[in-house]
Amino acid sequence: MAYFDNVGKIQFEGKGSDNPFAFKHYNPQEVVLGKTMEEHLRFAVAYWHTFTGEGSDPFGVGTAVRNWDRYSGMDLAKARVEANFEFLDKINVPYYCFHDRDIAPEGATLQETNKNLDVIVSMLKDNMASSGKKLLWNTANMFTNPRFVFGAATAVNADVYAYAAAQVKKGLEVGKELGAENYVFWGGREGYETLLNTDMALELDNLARFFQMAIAYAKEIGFDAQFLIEPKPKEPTKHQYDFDAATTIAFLQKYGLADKFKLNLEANHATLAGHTFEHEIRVAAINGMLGSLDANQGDLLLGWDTDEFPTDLYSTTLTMFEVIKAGGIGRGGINFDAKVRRGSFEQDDLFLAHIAGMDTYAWGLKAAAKLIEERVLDSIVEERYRSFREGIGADIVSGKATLASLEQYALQNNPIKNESGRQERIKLMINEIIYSV
Ligand code: XUL
Ligand code: CO
Repeated sequence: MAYFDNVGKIQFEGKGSDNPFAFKHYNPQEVVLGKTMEEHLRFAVAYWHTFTGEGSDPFGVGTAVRNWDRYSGMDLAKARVEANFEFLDKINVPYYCFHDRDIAPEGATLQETNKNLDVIVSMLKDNMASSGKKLLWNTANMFTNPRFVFGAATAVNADVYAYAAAQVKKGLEVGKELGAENYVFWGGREGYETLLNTDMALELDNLARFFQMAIAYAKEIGFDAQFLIEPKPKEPTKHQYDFDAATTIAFLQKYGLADKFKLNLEANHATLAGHTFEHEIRVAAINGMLGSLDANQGDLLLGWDTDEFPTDLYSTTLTMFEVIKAGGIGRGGINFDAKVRRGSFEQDDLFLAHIAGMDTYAWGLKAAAKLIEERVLDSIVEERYRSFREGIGADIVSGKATLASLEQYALQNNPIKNESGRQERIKLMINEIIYSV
């Protein structure tokens, strides 16, 4: 059964093309800094936004018109699997990602739910074998069902905690079965609404225990995926424990988990935390914890997670600059955790939105490569910190300096001279590079 009959395989046609169903920048086999674009970007489609989401918002029901709408229950779940592989093939994306509940409906009991999952997982496995498409990561949805009203691994109720553990155990088995490269933990409702009824210390200790159990079980079954935590500061809870990269890293360090996890960073989560995406990537990278990216963008005029497709060239350029400087995305990838707008309800919009995101990232990659090849920012930064390479600065960096030796230096070093950071000039240089590639 074909769900996207009217769309063929999306090809690279280059900058001159006026075909909306073609790539103008994403040329998978084009080599940039020694690697193909496909290898740099490792794109993934988010199953939940593309196949499960229906375009509802708090004020209205779904608007999406989909060829699989006529099905329900397990038939709908199976139709979505077929649609997923047809879409991955036509859009030329190598990976996909899902939550357990995106791919199969919950049953009346955990046993029934797992049975539904097994049916779909075996169908996914067959389709992966015949198509060569791969699973970037899977995760557990421990936030939609009402049982998770007070969280999952930070729940106030041990029965809920046990249920969540069972769900993650199954998720790890599914990840192993499908050869997932990563396993993601996003703390859906791991946070709190008010401290007045919350034992923060116990909740965080329990969360760490939960992660320890997951690590132990993955080891036991020989599932060697990279474990990722996805920070988000708020929504759905008022305060999410994995607030941002720095908070999550501090949590992992406190509980001795820092060498077991990396981070799955999301652009819109960064902006909700009051950071840029590149800030979050830099914080992860300098701590050796850059794992994977959820590519999207927020709306700076709105205070919630709008999950728009990334179309901001400035942001994708700086994102890819950080990724390349960090040595690449490794086993991670660039997952479009993005949904078409409620008003973009036609099926064609799924293609047009992914093309927009992929072209924007490919363009950003080319611009970032040029920034790196021409050492634009490197030479500015090197020059700016040159005082730390000689004299008193070299003493500070080598650890030779003391407060007394610095005082002696400061007493005779008058006046101090600073130099301009030239921020505006640098931004114009980046604009010029973006428009030249
Ligand atoms: C929610 C979000 C999730 C995670 C996976 O904001 O980003 O979809 O990416 O659970
Ligand atoms: Co995400």
